[in-house]
Amino acid sequence: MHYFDCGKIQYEGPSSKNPLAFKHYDPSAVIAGKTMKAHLRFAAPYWHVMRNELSDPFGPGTAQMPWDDRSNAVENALARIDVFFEFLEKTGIDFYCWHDRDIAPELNDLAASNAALDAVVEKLKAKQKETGVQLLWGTACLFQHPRYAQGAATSPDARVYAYAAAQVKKALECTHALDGLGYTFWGGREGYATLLNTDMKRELDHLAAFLHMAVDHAKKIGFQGPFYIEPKPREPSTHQYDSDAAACLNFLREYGLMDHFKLNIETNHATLAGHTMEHELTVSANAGRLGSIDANRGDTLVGWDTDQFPTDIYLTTQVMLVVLEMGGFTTGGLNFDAKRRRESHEPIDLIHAHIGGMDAFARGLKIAHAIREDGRLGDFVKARYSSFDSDIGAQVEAGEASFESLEAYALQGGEPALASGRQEMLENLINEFI
Ligand code: XLS
Ligand code: NI
Ligand code: NI
Repeated sequence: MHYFDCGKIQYEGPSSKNPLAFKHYDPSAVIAGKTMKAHLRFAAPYWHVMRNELSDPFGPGTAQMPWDDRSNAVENALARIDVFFEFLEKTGIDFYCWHDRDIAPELNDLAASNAALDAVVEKLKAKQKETGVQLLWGTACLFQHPRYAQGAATSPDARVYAYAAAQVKKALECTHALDGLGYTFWGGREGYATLLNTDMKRELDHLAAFLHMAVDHAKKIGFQGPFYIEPKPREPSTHQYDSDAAACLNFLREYGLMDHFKLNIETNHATLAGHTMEHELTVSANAGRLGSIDANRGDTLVGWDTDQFPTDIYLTTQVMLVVLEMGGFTTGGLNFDAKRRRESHEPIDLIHAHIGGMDAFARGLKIAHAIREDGRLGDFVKARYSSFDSDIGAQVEAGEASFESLEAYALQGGEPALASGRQEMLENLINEFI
């Protein structure tokens, strides 16, 4: 049975008018010594592709899923896998990500849910082997079930905390069984709505203990990681503990977890935090902790996580500038944590959506590479800081300056003549390439 009304999507080049073709993503084309495929490492999220029914707070799902009987049966979960792999094969996406509860149903008790997961993982393993598809990361869904309404690893209830730990233990083991390259923690309910009922310090201590136990368990089973933390400032909680990249890095440092974690940065979470995506990526990369990307975009008119497909070439260019600057992904990749609009309810819309994201990132890659090759942008930034290359500036950077030596310098140097930041000129320069 085939559900996507198309063949394998081919690269046809920029002049093609075929909506079911890549205009820019040419997987085998080499840029800066690496194929586009190797640079971009596209991944598809099981939750959006297979499980998102496209409901909104005002109405039920619209997505046509003729393969899905909407039951909680393991057979239904197994049947979805074939459809997902048809989707991966047709789009040419080589990686995927899941939550435990997307791939397998949550049943009456933990043991039954674990058994369902085992059955699904066995089939995923066979499919991976058959196709060469890899698991970019796994994660446990600790936000949907009502037991997690007040948090999972930050729940005030130790019984809920234990349940969450058991779920992560199993999800980690399943990730490892599938040779997953990473494991993600997105703290969906790790936050609070009011401090009137919240002991924030105690909750954060519990969260850190939880993550340390995850590190220990990974060691025990031989999972090499990395672990990712995915920052998001709000939604569903009013105040999320992992609010942005800087807050996550601070938390990891404070609790001695830095060596085991990298960050998974999502575009729409960055903008909800009041940052740009390139800000969040740069903060992470500066700390040597940029691991992976959830590639989507928000809507400037809407204040929640709209998870739209990334189609903005400026955005993908900025993302790829940071990725190229850090020397590319290692274990991470570009996971389209994005869903179709409720109006785009046909299976083929999934293909259109991913083609758009892949082409936008292919262009971003080409443009970012051209900007780097051209060198004017990099040279400008280097020149802007050149007063720190010698003399008093070099002494500052070498830790050899003091307030006395700087005062002596300022007294004899007179009023500094500041050079222009040339923002508009640089914006024009970027537009030369877009
Ligand atoms: C939700 C998050 C979620 C994580 C995985 O906003 O983006 O989908 O990526 O739990
Ligand atoms: Ni995400
Ligand atoms: Ni998100």
